[in-house]
Amino acid sequence: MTFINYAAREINCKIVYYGPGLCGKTTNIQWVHDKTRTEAKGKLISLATETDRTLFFDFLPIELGSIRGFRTRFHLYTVPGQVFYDASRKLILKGVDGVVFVADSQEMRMDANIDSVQNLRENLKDHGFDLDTVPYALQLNKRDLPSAVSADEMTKALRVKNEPVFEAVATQGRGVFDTLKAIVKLVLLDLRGR
Ligand SMILES: Nc1nc2c(ncn2[C@@H]2O[C@H](COP(=O)(O)OP(=O)(O)OP(=O)(O)O)[C@@H](O)[C@H]2O)c(=O)[nH]1
Ligand SMILES: [Mg+2]
Repeated sequence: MTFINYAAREINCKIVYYGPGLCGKTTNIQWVHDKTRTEAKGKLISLATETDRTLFFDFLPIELGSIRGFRTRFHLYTVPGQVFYDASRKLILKGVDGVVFVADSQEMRMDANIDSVQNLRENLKDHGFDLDTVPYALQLNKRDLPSAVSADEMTKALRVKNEPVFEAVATQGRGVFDTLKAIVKLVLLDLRGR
């Protein structure tokens, strides 16, 4: 639910990073936080367990310049990937403008990736959104690991429409900003079309 404040000439959009446990969602937005200049970012808020698993969400507001005189602000959220936090995942999708699906490239996580896309579809539906129409990007993360499934195979198994696909190594920042730029572009296009 994009929030356009005409008086303040501001556009606020919500982007959610979704995906199975430990796929690298938090690492993505940590990288964005680390590489964004101070004036353009707010505080990174993380609610994590003792072992650094996301407990409820991570939140990072960033500013990405202006469009026709409107300042654009993107609120990046991650969901907790662990299966039993489904209620939180659902809640965090409320009012979403765009979704980045972060897939874990390791062979042993392919089933978890597939389950998580299905879970995303269901949770979006509960908010009245359709995965087939929501602005969406697919990131194949952990490309550095030896057990990584080929990008082609992953794309075949996980792609839901003609969404852009990015290979990434979030720990090294590879693919992180390409993914973010793509989802921002899709969200803004969607906004224009409304
Ligand atoms: N080798 C490798 N490790 C990665 C990569 N991205 C993230 N990791 C590691 O994977 C682990 C989990 O990363 P997180 O970003 O916490 O994963 P998450 O998706 O937020 O996990 P939950 O919050 O539990 O859902 C951490 O140890 C990261 O350093 C990557 O591209 N390559
Ligand atoms: Mg996390």
